[in-house]
Amino acid sequence: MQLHEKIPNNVDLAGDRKLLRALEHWQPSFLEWWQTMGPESFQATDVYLRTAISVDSAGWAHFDYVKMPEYRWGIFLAAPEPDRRIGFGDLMGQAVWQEVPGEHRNLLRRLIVTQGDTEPASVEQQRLLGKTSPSLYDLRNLFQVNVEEGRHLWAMVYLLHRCFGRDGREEAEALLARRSGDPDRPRILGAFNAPIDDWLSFYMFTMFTDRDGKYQLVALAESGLDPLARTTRFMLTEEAHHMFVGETGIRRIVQRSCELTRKAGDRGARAEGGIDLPTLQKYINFWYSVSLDLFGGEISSNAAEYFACGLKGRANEKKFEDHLALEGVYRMVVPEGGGLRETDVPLRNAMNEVLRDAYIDDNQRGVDMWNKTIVEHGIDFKLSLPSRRFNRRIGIYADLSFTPEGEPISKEEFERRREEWLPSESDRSYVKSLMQPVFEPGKMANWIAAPTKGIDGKPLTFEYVRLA
Ligand code: BYC
Ligand code: FE
Ligand code: FE
Repeated sequence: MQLHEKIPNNVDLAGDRKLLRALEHWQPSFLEWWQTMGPESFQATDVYLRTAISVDSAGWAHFDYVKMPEYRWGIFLAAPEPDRRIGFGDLMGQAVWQEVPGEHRNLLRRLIVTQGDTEPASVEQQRLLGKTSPSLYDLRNLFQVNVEEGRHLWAMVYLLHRCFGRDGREEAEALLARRSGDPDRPRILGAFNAPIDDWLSFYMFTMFTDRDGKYQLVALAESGLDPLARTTRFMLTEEAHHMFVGETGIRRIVQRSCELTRKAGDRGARAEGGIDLPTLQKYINFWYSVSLDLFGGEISSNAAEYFACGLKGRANEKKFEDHLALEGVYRMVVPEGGGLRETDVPLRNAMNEVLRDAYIDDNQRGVDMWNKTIVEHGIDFKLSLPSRRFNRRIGIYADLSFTPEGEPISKEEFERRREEWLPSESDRSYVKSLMQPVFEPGKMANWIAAPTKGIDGKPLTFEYVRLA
C-alpha cells in the first residue's frame, strides 16, 4: 500500500511528494515509539475503535475492531473558510497565511511544538493503565483516547513538516525522543511528566487536563496561520470525547460513592470498597490546580505577543466586541506583601488569564453535574473547585501558599494542612489498592457505577475489547 493510502488525509498527500517523503521517513519512528511507549500488553488486541477517515459527518466516526498499531492515523483539516481573515490583534483584517511568515516563524514553531509535545506525553503517562481497567467499556475508551492523542501528534507533525522545512523535521524527531518523566529529556509542560497509574487520576486528567487541551486548541483555532486553525478545529471534535470520558467517569465514581456511603452508614464509603467523596475532593484539588498551571503566567508578555501577531486568539474570538485589546484592562488579584491587592493589567498581557476564565467556567458546569448526583442520593456533601490561587507552580501565585478558598497562609501552615487538601500517600495507596482489572463484558469494578449507555449504540455487555 502507498503511504498516502495508509494515512487517510484531506491534504492531498499523494500530490505533495516532498511532504510525503518527509512523512514516510517519520512514520517508522512513530510506529516504533508507539510499540515501545504506547499501551503496554495490548498491542495485539482487537479494540472497537473509532477512526476518522474523512471530515464529513459520515466519515469522521467510523467504528470497527482494530489492533492499535494498525490504527490509521490520518491528517485532517476542517473545511476552509472562504476569504478567511485574521480576526484579532495588530494584523486584524489581513488575509490569513497559508505559509508561515518569516517574522513569526520562531513563535509559531514554539506553539506547535508545545502543543505537539503534550500528545505523545499523555500516551506515555497512561501506558500501564490498561492492566487495571474497571471494565471493557473503560478499557476501550482509554485506548480510543490514546490513539487519538497519537493522531493529534500527527496533526502537529504534519504542520512541522509542511511549514518549517529542516528545523521542522528536527522538531518532529524530537517529539518522539522526549519522554514523560525522564530527568534528562522530559516533556515540556509540567503536568505531563508524572505517570497516571490509577483510574481516578485518569478520569481527573481527561476532565481537567484534556480540557486545557480544548481551550488551547480553541485559542489556536483562531490563528492567522490557516492550516493550524483548520487542524485544531478538527482535533476539537475528538477532544470532546476525551472530556466526556473524564466528566462521566467521575460522575460514575460519585454515584457509586453515594450508593456505598448510604450502604455503609457511619463506616463511610471506604468500608464498602468505594472512593469516598472527601478523597475525590482532594484529587480534584490536585488535578485542577496542576491543569490551571498549563495556561501559563497570569501576566504574560508571550501571550501579548501571540495575540498582537495574530498567532493565538481568545476562545471564540468572534464573541468579543473589541478584537484589538489595546485599550482594555483586566482586573486581577495579585499577591503583595503577604496579602492580596487588586490591580489593572493591560488586556493583552492578561490573555492567559482570559482563557483560564473560560476554562474555569466550563469546569464549574461539570462539578455542578456531579453535585446534582450527590443531591439525588440525599447526601450532604458538595464538591467544589478550589481557588485559582491554590497549589500553583506557574505564574504570580507560584511559590506562595493559599487555602483552597484562596486565603494567603504561611508555607508552614500549608505544609501542616497539606493532607487535608491534597491526596496523601495513604489516600493514593488506598485508591491504588482498588485498581483490580474487571475484564468480563458488561461487568464493572465495585468502586464505579455503570455508564448510562454503551458506545456506538452497542449494549454495555458488548465486547469492546477482545482479550481472548
Ligand atoms: N510548565 O508567559 P508564560 C493538550 C513557561 S494540553 C512548564 O507564563 P506562555 C493535551 C513558558 O514556556 C494543551 N513551563 O507562558 C491535554 C515560559 O518559558 P520561557 C497544550 C511553563 O508562553 C491532555 C515561561 O514559563 N497546548 O493538548 O504565555 C492530553 C513563562 O511563560 C508552563 C498548549 O500549551 C508549564 N505549565 O504560556 C493530551 C498550546 N507554563 O519562555 C494533550 C501552546 C509556562 O521563560 N502553548 N511555562 O522559557 C502555549 O500557548 C503556551 O506555551 C502556554 C504557556 C500557554 C503553555
Ligand atoms: Fe490531544
Ligand atoms: Fe485529548
